Order: sequence, then C-alpha cells, then structure tokens
Amino acid sequence: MSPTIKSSDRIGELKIGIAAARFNSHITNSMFDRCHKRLLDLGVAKGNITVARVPGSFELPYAIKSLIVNNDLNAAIALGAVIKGQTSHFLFISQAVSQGLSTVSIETSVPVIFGVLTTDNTEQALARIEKAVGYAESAVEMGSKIFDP
Ligand code: DLZ
Repeated sequence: MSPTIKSSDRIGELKIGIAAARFNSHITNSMFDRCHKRLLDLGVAKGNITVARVPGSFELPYAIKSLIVNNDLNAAIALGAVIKGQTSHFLFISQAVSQGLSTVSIETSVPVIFGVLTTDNTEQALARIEKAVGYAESAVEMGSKIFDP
C-alpha cells in the first residue's frame, strides 16, 4: 500500500472513473491495464470502476465530466498520450486537455487525476507507462478525502 493511502480509508466504497484515449493505443492500453489493476489491488470494487474510451486526448475533458455527472464519482482518472509530431497539434491538444481537465475538476468539485503523458517521442512515452500505477494511487488518495478530509 502506498504510504499516502491510510488503511482507514473506505476504499471499497470509492467510485472511480477512468477515461482513456484510443490515440496511441499501444501506450494508452498498457496505461489503462496498469491503472485498473492497481485500483483493484488497492481494494476498489470492480463494480465501482466506470470506464469510458474516447478517440483522442482532446475528448478526455468531456468524457471525464460525463463520467462524473452520470456516476456520482469520488475521483476520475484521464489517461492519454500526446506525442509531439510534425504539426502544432501537440501544443493545442496538450493545452486544451490540461486546462479542460482542471476546469472540470474545479467545476464539479471532484478530483481529476491528470494521467496524460506529453512527450517528445514514443520512446519517452513508453518509458512512462508505469506512471499509470501512480495515477490510480492518486485517485484513491484524493477520492478518500471526500470521506475523511
Ligand atoms: C489529432 C491528434 C494528434 C495529431 N495527436 C494526438 C496525440 O498525440 N495524442 C492523442 O491522444 N490524440 C491526438 N490526436 C487526436 C485528438 O486528441 C482528437 O481525438 C482529434 O483531434 C479529434 O477531436
């Protein structure tokens, strides 16, 4: 168990949402698997995890807001991989996603975990897949604060 997650937390009752982008799915699928497994290992009930898949990271803020509004979540995790290409798409997408997710979190008062990798190349993204474990831990920590601030 992560030192930041107290044993008294009512983890089994937590409702967690995960929205994952399909773009760069060779990275985001592995991120999803690690994140989902860590939630289960920490004691989150499988039935309390709601999942949404979206085409790309740009769609994550909408998906996260929908998950929160429709499922009474304690925390939500946005998973994506934005990799720098030949165009300025990288900048527009990464800025829109980070700003959008922050806005959703503040508007809904539900913690949103920023699990979107923004890297120069695929190798850097592959090297950071394991960070998805930490995103699950952050969601449990932040979601638990609803019960025990
Ligand atoms: C179009 C696009 C590009 C160029 N790059 C990425 C990326 O690196 N990571 C990602 O998650 N999505 C990318 N997309 C797709 C956009 O996020 C979005 O799905 C489309 O522009 C449709 O709105």
